Amino acid sequence: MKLFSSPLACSSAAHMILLELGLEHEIEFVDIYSQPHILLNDKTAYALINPKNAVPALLLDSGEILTEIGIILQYLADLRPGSDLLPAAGTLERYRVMEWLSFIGSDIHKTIGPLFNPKMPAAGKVIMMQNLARRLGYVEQCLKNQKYLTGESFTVADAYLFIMTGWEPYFKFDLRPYPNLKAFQQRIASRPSFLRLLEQVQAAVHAMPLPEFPKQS
Ligand SMILES: N[C@@H](CCC(=O)N[C@@H](CS)C(=O)NCC(=O)O)C(=O)O
Repeated sequence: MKLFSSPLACSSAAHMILLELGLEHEIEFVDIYSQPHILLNDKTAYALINPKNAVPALLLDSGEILTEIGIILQYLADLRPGSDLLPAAGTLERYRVMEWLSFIGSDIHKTIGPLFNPKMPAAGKVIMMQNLARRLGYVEQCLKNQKYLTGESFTVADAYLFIMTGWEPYFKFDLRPYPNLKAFQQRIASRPSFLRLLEQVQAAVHAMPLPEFPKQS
């Protein structure tokens, strides 16, 4: 299996889950800040691998490509049935994790992404930041009495949210208004899988010009 990932992007959640589960894999870094997006190693156009031109993409041993982070996370966890990272298919607990994956994907991820777009007008960014604050406010409430999104156990949905909101040191993403979310971030940041991921992405991070995150008022 090979994961096409960009070091500070949502695809890092899949990278983290590969490490959590100890699944055999390769990582191929994609520079999504260059136009067109290219493989960091040999400058191949990434669209030749994933015509959607977004990370992640997972190259399966069969040669097929699987895309969409919420699906890849479930695919990986299902390779190790019974792990704490994802409840069994068909159970309400599984739908709870899927409910979070969908909310993070459509309401949080897709509010954060455009903030990095230098062509997005300032007024649009203000609206996006307000939407983001409202949605993170909801997350903050949910984390009031529990460690993770669905309770006391870390799941693939936590990895996804963690990556989406966890790059404070790089993007100066201000989590001060969300103390429960900040505590959640700190809890996950000490997981061995994330520490290993950080080691593995360092070189790639330095090889890419990172975008600015807008200042929060
Ligand atoms: N629908 C895709 C979206 C993935 C996505 O937005 N990836 C971002 C990085 S977090 C990306 O590759 N952006 C580059 C681009 O869209 O040009 C998914 O859920 O996996």
